[in-house]
Amino acid sequence: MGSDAPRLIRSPPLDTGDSFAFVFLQPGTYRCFCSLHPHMQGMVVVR
Ligand SMILES: [Cu+2]
Repeated sequence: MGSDAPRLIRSPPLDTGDSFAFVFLQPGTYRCFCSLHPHMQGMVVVR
């Protein structure tokens, strides 16, 4: 896998209105999902 290989980033459980910040240093496409509801998925594109 190249620069799009998954990297492990894990936030603490977030409640409504909570936020979590992470600074991406490497360009790439990062998939994310909710570990409580795995059907909740998203993607972060870093250019
Ligand atoms: Cu969820």
